[in-house]
Amino acid sequence: MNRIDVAQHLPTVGDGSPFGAARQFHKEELQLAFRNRGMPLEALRYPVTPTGLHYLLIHFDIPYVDANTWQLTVGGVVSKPMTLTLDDIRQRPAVTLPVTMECAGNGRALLEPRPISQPWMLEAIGTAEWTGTPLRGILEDAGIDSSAVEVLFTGLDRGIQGGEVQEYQRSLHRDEALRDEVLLAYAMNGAPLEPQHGFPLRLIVSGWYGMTSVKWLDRIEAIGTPFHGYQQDATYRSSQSKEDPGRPVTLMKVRALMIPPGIVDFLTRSRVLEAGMVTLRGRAWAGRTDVARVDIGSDSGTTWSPASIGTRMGAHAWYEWTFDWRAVPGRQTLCVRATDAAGNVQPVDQPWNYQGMENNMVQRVDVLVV
Ligand SMILES: Nc1nc2c(c(=O)[nH]1)N[C@H]1C(S)=C(S)[C@@H](COP(=O)(O)O)O[C@H]1N2
Ligand SMILES: [Mo]
Repeated sequence: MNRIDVAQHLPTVGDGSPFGAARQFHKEELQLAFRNRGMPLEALRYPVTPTGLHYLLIHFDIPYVDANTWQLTVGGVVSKPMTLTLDDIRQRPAVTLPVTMECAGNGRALLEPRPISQPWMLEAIGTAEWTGTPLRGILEDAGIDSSAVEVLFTGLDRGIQGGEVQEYQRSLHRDEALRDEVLLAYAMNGAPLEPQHGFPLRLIVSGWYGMTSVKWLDRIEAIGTPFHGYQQDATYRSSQSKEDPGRPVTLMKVRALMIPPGIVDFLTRSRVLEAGMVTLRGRAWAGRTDVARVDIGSDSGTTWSPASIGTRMGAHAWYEWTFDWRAVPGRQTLCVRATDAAGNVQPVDQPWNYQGMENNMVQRVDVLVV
């Protein structure tokens, strides 16, 4: 079973168009949202996101893995193919890295029209301390051939997407795969990976959007020609139409998020706070460049004032930022906007793209000051 006539055998969502009507969400989107939880934005308070608050994105089903029989194979164009048990991997040199990871679809549900997929608002984000062994050492021990142009990672999960039966697979260019910080991780925040985060072993590629960090690894292959699988060529692209191949989504764009201040109204999630000085705080990150500045705007983006940028836990983790704000009575919209070291600024209005990828529009938080 490699192809399925989707139109004939599987149900459609809504009227079958790839976009959701302006405000109405479909139950299929709700179903995805329950499976793929987001990080509640108040958890931006923690430099390392507690595991149970880190976001999740799982395309298919979480595979059940028995660690006693699980093995990783390393092959393809290598001189010494290897089969490794979890113990073999744990005995290799270990590194712990705090890494900020964001789903490439973060912000998708804020687009109009809205591509029907996992309907993220802004919460597809988290930072964890990942422990594992550098991939580079394994590729070198396997004798990666000079003819290898990419390294292909295959997970144990299978499913159907875009009418195609598939394993979850993504590749990385050879130079990216050999970077020092790329890990094969078996622990998250000091504990073995939980099933939903890729137990027993996953890839962690810092700086890139999350789709690159393949979970539930089954095999790693050095390949002599570029990989053209579904998760590489058909999705995770910034394009303008179904026909437009666009360009692949790679490193995370610059973004800042704020902890919504004050107290929350249960149903609308709007905020209420008292007049006076309020310290706004949040986190900011950018793929592989630095965050150069974070600004707060209090009236939908015409005037901006700089926030102070604090510390981060390492070169692959988000920065903390704070801003002392004088809250005066009335309704306001607070905006936060980050700029990276290359001068890229978050857009106030989101440029639209067909799959709803790499959106980094400024966050707006409606508050009522009393
Ligand atoms: N095997 C496999 N790996 C995967 C996925 C998946 O569905 N299957 N989802 C990817 C996507 S799109 C993201 S954003 C991250 C999310 O990792 P997390 O759930 O641990 O936060 O895992 C990536 N790795
Ligand atoms: Mo993702």
